[in-house]
Amino acid sequence: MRGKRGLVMGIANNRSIAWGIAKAARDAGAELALTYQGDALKKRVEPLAAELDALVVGHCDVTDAASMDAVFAEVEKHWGKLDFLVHAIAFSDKDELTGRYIDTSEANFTKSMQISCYSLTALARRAEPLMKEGGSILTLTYYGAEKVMPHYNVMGVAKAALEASVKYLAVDLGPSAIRVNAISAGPIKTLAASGIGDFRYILKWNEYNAPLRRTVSIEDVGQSALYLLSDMGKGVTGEIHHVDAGYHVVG
Ligand code: 0WD
Repeated sequence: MRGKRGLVMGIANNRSIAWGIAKAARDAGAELALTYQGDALKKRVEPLAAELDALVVGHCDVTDAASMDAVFAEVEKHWGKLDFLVHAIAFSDKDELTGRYIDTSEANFTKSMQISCYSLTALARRAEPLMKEGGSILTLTYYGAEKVMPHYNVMGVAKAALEASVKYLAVDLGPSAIRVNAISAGPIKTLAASGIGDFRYILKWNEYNAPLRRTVSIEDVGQSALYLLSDMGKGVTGEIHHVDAGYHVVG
């Protein structure tokens, strides 16, 4: 990863999957830029950025086009180019991550789709002109896109649309040597996951049933992300790569 410069979006704290990916990329020699969402997370992200000698390119809320524009303008100002982008962003009202999917409100459906799905496309469009020598875009998805998982509800629908977006973006950006892939991670106890009903049960279920008889860590995801972000994965695009201790072959 030496000589590569990447923007990592979606670090909330040191348990975030994006943090596992950022650390792995930095350890392999990449230079990083991070964003944070709002002042509350600024205080958490700044010391983490310092640990990785990363630039902090500011606040970014993916529901605010101006804040996305500002982040890419900062990246252009500092680096003039971008080699990779990590999108580890999702949101749903946690009151709707329990009970029946059928009860999803229109407002939360729209917001979940905007933040968890459309934002990848909005960010890829801004990254494209900076990825002059090609690049790699990586997002995070979950098995609830493929199979119905208890309580995942609207997030499952948003992740299914996200996975389809990965494929459409891969086709659009392929001629510019920009690759677009997703890691479908097994359940990991993070801030976002704590909003999902019965999450501890889901963790245990995966531990007992996954072929590797364990859950995955943010370090596991980080190592696999390295392959997709670096030239080791340069023949891979439009791929949904499971990093879930094998759960998807039995679940
Ligand atoms: O089990 C898990 N934790 C899995 C997570 C399994 C498989 C996939 N994933 C996905 C998530 O759906 C998400 O896409 O991985 C991605 C990263 O999630 P995470 O690491 O589990 O969660 P977390 O550390 O909470 O980071 C997600 C962050 C937000 O954190 P909070 O908890 O404050 O909502 O997404 C960011 C925010 O930093 N985020 C936004 N960023 C910009 N604009 C926005 C927004 N509007 N909303 C949320």
